[in-house]
Amino acid sequence: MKNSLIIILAFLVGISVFFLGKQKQYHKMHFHGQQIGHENLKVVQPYARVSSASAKSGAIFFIIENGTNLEHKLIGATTDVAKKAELHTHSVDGDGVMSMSKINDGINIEPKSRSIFKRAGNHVMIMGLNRSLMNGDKIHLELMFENKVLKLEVLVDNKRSEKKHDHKMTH
Ligand SMILES: [Cu+2]
Repeated sequence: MKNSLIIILAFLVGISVFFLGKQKQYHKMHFHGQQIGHENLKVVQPYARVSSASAKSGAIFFIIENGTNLEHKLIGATTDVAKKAELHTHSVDGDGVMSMSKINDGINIEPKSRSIFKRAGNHVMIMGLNRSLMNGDKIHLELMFENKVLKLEVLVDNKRSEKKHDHKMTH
């Protein structure tokens, strides 16, 4: 009697170990987007652009990496150098004309994925600049997520985009 109980118990433990292993595999196979190697929500490679020193607005670009197992939603931004900071995106209409529009309902970043804010795509628009911004200037930016605020320092880097352009044009 005692022996058969032990056998049954061992069998049950074996079964659950087997299924736990399967479940882990299943989760691994069903990650969306690119897998991130850390377990935080973070912002990398930020930079800002202004069209000239007298510009009244500018744009900020970066990559949000969501290494957590939760979805995070970016809902807004604030900065020390402008009256307003808005989430913007670009869209192309039927005639191929690109225009910029404000995102009002936030941007979802899925678990274990990254979201790239780039030129001609999503960006943070800073409007009503309270001083002129030059290459190398530092901007304080706060990105507001539903459950979290991330503070970052952003360098004005107008050359970064030019470089990209140059690269395309090299022979
Ligand atoms: Cu914009």
